[in-house]
Order: sequence, then structure tokens, then C-alpha cells
Amino acid sequence: MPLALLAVLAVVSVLVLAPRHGHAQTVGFAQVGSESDWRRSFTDSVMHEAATRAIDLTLFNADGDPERQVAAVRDFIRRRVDAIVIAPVVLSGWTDVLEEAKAAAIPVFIVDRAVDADPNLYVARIAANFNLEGKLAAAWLAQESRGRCTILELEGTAGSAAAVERKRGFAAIIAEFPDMRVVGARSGNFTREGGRAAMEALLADLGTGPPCAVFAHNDDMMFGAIEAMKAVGLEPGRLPLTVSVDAVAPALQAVQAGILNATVELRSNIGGEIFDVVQAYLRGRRDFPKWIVIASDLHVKQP
Ligand code: GZL
Repeated sequence: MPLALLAVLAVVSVLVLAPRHGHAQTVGFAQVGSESDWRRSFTDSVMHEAATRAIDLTLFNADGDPERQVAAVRDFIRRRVDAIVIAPVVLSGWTDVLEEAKAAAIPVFIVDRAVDADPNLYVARIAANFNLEGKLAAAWLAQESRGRCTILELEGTAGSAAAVERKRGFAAIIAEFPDMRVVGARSGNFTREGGRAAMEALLADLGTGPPCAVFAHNDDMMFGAIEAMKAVGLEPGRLPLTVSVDAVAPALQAVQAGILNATVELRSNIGGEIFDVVQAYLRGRRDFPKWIVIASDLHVKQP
């Protein structure tokens, strides 16, 4: 191939790959925290994908504090990043800062959880269907218990979309079975320690014999609950039955060991889906669905 043609191709390829404006795309990512195995895997996925795409990513870890998270988004606006990605700790308190981002013409993408705000204030939400996750967990338990079960429920962070919708979906299914009911519920804030403390309190309050089942809004709380159940002589996976959400690697191991009976998968490796949407928007695409759903799947012991 003539040298001149090679030179032209080289120049064209650089121009095509070069980010808009000639500088690396800058993205501010306001993350919930680092409360669970799933969360840490999700952060890793986003950071890895940004590095792969030469995106200049600023990660803010809110450590579960909604006010700090909103303040971080305001800082991203002040710094005029090209795009803002938010995994909101809780549903409430987002309208003002999202309006400020819109006024600054900085696109916002909601990921993982959800906000109670006008959908016109963000480009799209890339997240799983938490309500379906709760329904999948309840449907499995209804089948496993033949529709007769007293249940203890470990709830996630109060006011978070994941906790609200998992609880709502679970309740919708067990309402179809007159002999299934939640006899105790407490928040473990999506952490292992929170799950253990909540389970200790629920077992103490229960007084009577062991519950038929425990439903935890995430695997980390279930791991703590399993510690608490074993400490009082219960055999999680046999009595009580155990079902949770996330399907992190240790949970899949516990499923195969028969200690956790089922876990609903929540994909954490969604950094690629997120930046596909962000970069398509920055290149000019505008026809995104408001909710890009990440699939959820139920995992039980494999033969
Ligand atoms: C759900 C996510 C939840 C996980 C927990 O998308 O927000 O938060 O289920 C994490 O492990 O703490």
C-alpha cells in the first residue's frame, strides 16, 4: 500500500478515535458506597471500563450518605464534567440538583438504583428490575414451601429503590398464598454486620420456634444472618430456608453447599452497558429508553 495512503489512514483513524473536543471525556460518578461485595464489584466494573475507554472518571464514594452524594454531584457540575453518572443511595432529594445539572447542560445517567424525580431530568436509567427480583425470590419460596411459610425479612437501606421494590415485589407474590406471611422484618442496611444484628433481634423477638424461611434483600445481609442462625443452633438452608439477592461469588458457593437455597442474580459487571449509553449520548444520540433493564436470574443448587 502506497506510503501516502497509509499516512492518510493513520490520520483518519486518530481523528475518529480522538474524544470530542480533543480532550478525554470527563465523567463524574457518584457511587453509593462500598457496603457490599456486590457494590465493590460494581465499582470495579465501572472503573475498569472507564480506563479501557480512556475516560477521565472521577469516583465519589458517598459511604451511604445521601447529602454527601448530592454535594458531590454539585461539585461535578461546578467542574463542568462532560457527563454525570449517579447510583443514588436513596430515592428522595434529587430534583433540585438534577435541575441544576440540566440548566448546566450536563447529561445525567442514573444507574443501579433509582430516583424519585422527573425522568426528563436524566437521560436514562440503566438498572435491574428490583420488583421482579422480589417476585422471583417469593415465587421460589412459595414453590419450595408448598405455600405454607412464616418468613423473616432482612431489608436493605431504608428509602433505597432496591429495598423498597424488592419488598414490594416479594409481598405481592406471598399475598397470593394465605398460609405465607412475613412475621418479622428489620433493616440490615445491605451490610453483613447489619444482617447479623437484624437477625439476632428478629430471632429474639420471635420467641417461638424457628421461622420457615429468611428472605434477605442482599447476600451480604444473608451471610450475617447465617452466622446468627448458626449461633443459636439453626441449620440455615434446611430450617430455615434461605433466599437472597445479588448472586455474588460467595453466595453461589453457599448455594452449592446447601446453606443458601436460592439467590437472584444482579449483574455487577454493567460498566460496559453504562458507558455505551454515555458515549453514544456524547456522540449525539438521543433516542434512549428511559429505563434500560439489566436482566435478573434465579440461582439454585446445580446437580
Ligand atoms: C441493587 C444494589 C444493592 C445490592 C446490594 O441494585 O443497589 O445495593 O443488592 C447493594 O448488595 O448494597
